[in-house]
Formats: sequence, structure tokens, C-alpha cells
Amino acid sequence: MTPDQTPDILLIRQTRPDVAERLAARFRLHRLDDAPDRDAVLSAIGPRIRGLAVGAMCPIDAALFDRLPHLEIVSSFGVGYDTIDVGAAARRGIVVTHTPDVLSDEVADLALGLLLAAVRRIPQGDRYLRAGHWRAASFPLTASLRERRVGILGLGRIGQAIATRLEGFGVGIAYHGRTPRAEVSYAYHDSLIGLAQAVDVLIVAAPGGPETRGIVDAAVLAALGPEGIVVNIARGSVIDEAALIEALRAGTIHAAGLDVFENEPQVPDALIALENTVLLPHVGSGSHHTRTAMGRLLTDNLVSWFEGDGPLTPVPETPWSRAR
Ligand code: 8YV
Repeated sequence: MTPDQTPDILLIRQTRPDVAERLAARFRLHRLDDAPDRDAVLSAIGPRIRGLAVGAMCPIDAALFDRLPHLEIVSSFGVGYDTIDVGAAARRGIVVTHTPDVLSDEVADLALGLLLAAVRRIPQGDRYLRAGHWRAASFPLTASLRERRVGILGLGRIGQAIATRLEGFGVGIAYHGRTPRAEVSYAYHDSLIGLAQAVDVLIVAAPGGPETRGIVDAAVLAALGPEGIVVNIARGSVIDEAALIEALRAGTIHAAGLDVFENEPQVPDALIALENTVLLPHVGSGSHHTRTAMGRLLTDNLVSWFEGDGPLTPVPETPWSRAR
């Protein structure tokens, strides 16, 4: 690329310095976040922008695309892209890329951590010790992972990484998703309620978006039963949060381990007040190692696209290998 062909890239809600540095080395970089008047910035540079680098969970919609008539690619920092209007992107011939695979193991590790923490009450035990209660009495016995059956909602890349880890725990493994996977021998259920009836742990690993909104509802939670454990490392929107709070409060289910919430970073006080929840601030992919790999893939997608080699990891809705 000669200097006058250097593409203009707009960075939105992606604050890692290594990402900005790598982009600035290859592209003419503009930033929307620190701009005092976003509207003025879009009016001034919008027509020049050919690529977007965006943080995960960043709303990217048709109204923004209208301001960027020469946009070719949206490169997102995350595997989930439920906040990006990929239909609108596809209609305009804009490629959307995300960061699959590089975070699957990290998120799966955290899912297992949340499961163990929720079943064996690990944070509660830590708080008990720190408060000095151990000197007076032993910590109460807890529920167990022994003899449990674990259901995975969504056996995609992360769901499969979770299942692989669960094999080492000696639990039964079942799953529900749109289609059975020929390559695995875990029990498939063609309905979520059927899965919930068959298991007593539900790990949510399904993508967010309109198709999965609120599908873990009061009926699914009731089907899990009073020993039921819910773990969510996917999107808060997949669970009906009000129904979950009610089920935890009433003892319809036993406990929950949650890394994601309906309205992040707001977490309902009712969830925080409950003793049978383990709550994390959306840190599934949040290690130095994995966030560095994600940032690299975000920038590599843009570099590869503008060098004419196509996107490395496009979402399935925009599978084009060349600019259209
Ligand atoms: C985010 C995520 O990328 O990949 C996803 O879909 O939700 C996370 O890994 C992370 O929170 C960075 O904002």
C-alpha cells in the first residue's frame, strides 16, 4: 500500500494500547471514543473510513453504516457479535470478522471454575475463613459434582471445550443446540426443556441475539430441579434474569455461577444479595494471554483484508473472501 492508499480505520470502544499501536503502524487511525463530538467526527471523516475496529458488545447498526458509505469491514474484539447488525452489514456487502478459537479454552476454563465455585461454594468458603468464622465452627458441607449430569446449551467451539474438560470430571454430559453434532457421543436433546429434565447442571454457551433471548426461562429452571446449578459464560440475554432470581430465591434451583448479565455492567441487587450465587464481571476471556491473542486477530483480519487476502475469521453471515 502506498501512503496515499493507506486505508482509514476508525476505532470504537477498543482501548487496548497494543491494538491501537498495531493499527496505527499499518493504517491511518481515527478514534471515536475520545472525540468530544462524535457526530462532528463522523461527518468529517465518515466518508473516508474503510474499516472499523470495535470492542465486543459495542452496538454497530445500520444508522452507523449510513454515515460510513465506503466501509468494507468491521473487525470485532470478541467471538460474540450479537450487538452488530450483521444483516445490515451483509446487505451492504460489508464483511464482519470476530475472534473465535483464540478464546475458547480460556472461557471454558472459567466455566469450569464457576461450576466448581457454585457447587462447592468456594467464594463463600473464602469469605468464611477471612471473617474468622472457622475458629468457631467448620464450614458447612456443600452440594457435590459427584453423580451429576451436566447439560450444555450450545455445543459450539466454547461448548465443546467445556465438554472436553467435563470428561475429566467423570460426570454425564448432554447437550442441546439447533442440530446434533455427528463428531461427539454426548447425549443430544432436541429441546432445551428436554435437556433440562435430563440434567441437574445447565451450562449456557449459546450465542446471544433474538433467537436465544430468554430461552432459559422459569419452566427450564424448574425442570432442572432443586439441586439444579446454572452457569452462564455466554450472554446474559439467554437467561430470563428475573426468573433466575426468583428460582434462586425460592430454592427451585440450588445455585448459579454467572459471568454475564442482561444489562452489563449493571447487576441486579437481588442477585448480589443472594448467598447462592457466584458472580463475575464478564471476565471469561479476560487474561493477558487471551486478550493479547484476540487483539492480534482483530488487527490481522484488517491487515489481511486490505492486503487483498480476504478476512481471516469472518462471521458465517458475511463469508466473502474479497471486497464486493
Ligand atoms: C469480550 C466476549 O470480547 O468474546 C466475546 O464474545 O464477550 C468477551 O470475550 C470481552 O469481554 C472483551 O470486551
